[in-house]
Formats: sequence, structure tokens, C-alpha cells
Amino acid sequence: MNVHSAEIVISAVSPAQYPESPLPEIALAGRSNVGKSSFINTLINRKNLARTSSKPGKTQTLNFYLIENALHFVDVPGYGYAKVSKTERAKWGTMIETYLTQREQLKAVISVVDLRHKPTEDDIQMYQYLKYYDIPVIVVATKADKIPRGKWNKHESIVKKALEFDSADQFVLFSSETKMGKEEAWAAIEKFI
Ligand SMILES: Nc1nc2c(ncn2[C@@H]2O[C@H](COP(=O)(O)OP(=O)(O)O)[C@@H](O)[C@H]2O)c(=O)[nH]1
Ligand SMILES: [Mg+2]
Repeated sequence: MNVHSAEIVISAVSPAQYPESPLPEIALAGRSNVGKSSFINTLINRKNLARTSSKPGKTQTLNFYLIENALHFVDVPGYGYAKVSKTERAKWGTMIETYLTQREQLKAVISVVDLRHKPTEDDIQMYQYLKYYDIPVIVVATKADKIPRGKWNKHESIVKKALEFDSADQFVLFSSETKMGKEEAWAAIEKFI
């Protein structure tokens, strides 16, 4: 998709605030600081519409971005942020789970992981959770620019093995820095919308 128009619609804290629009939604899930907002910005050719932040865990809302009047990207607050209190974490969990399991417009979740590292327990739980609820998932392994090309395969294998990756799912090597994987990511998304 060649994106010309993109705008933030709402930062929602409760389901009542989700857009009433029937447009398909693609959600971004992943650890704080893994590169979710950067991924959105890359796909929509913007430097900073989706807020990228060096303060992990700051986004505690579901941010809906309207793209080309064709779909919404939903930037989900990152998990695995140690400094968030237990109460905050529980609140986060309920909000995300309600959204993921009950939102009819949700067509697929992009699970963003860091290609450099073995997936965390949170990464594995998220992927397995999506599989359990039969929610279509695309795994995007980002920050590929930080690894030499010759090691991409090895890292991809490590990520897939740890996740118990289902070979029926789509897997995209990505970098917001070099824009590698951008077209492939769009193609993966377009299969669901
Ligand atoms: N080198 C490199 N840095 C990235 C990439 N994606 C994100 N970052 C950096 O990682 C940090 C966190 O990114 P952000 O998109 O805010 O992560 P989020 O918390 O998951 O939304 C920022 O400093 C980004 O510039 C990438 O593909 N390559
Ligand atoms: Mg973000």
C-alpha cells in the first residue's frame, strides 16, 4: 500500500472510546522499545506520527491510526516494562485481552520482536496467546540493521524456535532504519484486510 494519508484518530483508555468505524484493524504488540511505533511510521512514510519514545512503557493507551481511509493500525502499549506497578500491569492486561479477544474489526496482530535477541517470556506468551485464541498473527523481527546480514538466518531460527513458530504464519525480517521488509510487511497485512 502506498500511503498518502495517515492520522491519529484516538488514544483510547476504554472500549467505549474505540472508533465506531467498521474498517479493519491491525494491532501492533510487543515489548516496550522493541520498535512498534517505528514500524508504523515506516509503513506509513512518516517520521513521527506514531510516537517513538526513549521512555519505554509510556504509552498506556490504545492508539488508533487511520490509514488511507482503509484500515486502522492500533498501537498497543508495550508489555514487559519492569517499572510499571502490578496494578498497572493487571489493568494493562485486562485492556489488551478485552481488545484482542472481543474486537470484531481486529483482523490480525503484528507481533514485533527484536531480531537481535532470543524472544523474552513475554514475547513467547503473546505469540502463544494469539495462537490459542486463533487470532491471525504476523511476526515482524525488527532491528535487522543491527545484525550483519550473514547472521540473519541464524537469528531468525533462534526466534522461530523460541516462539514455537507456526510455519503457516508469516514472518518478516524488518528494519525501520533501512526500511527493509516494508513491502513484505504490507503484503502480509493486505492478506488480512
Ligand atoms: N537501529 C534501529 N533502531 C530502531 C528500529 N526500530 C526502532 N528503533 C529504535 O528503538 C527505540 C524504540 O522504538 P519505538 O518505535 O519507540 O518502540 P516501541 O516502544 O515499541 O513503540 C527508538 O530509539 C527507535 O529509534 C530499527 O529497526 N533499527
Ligand atoms: Mg511506541
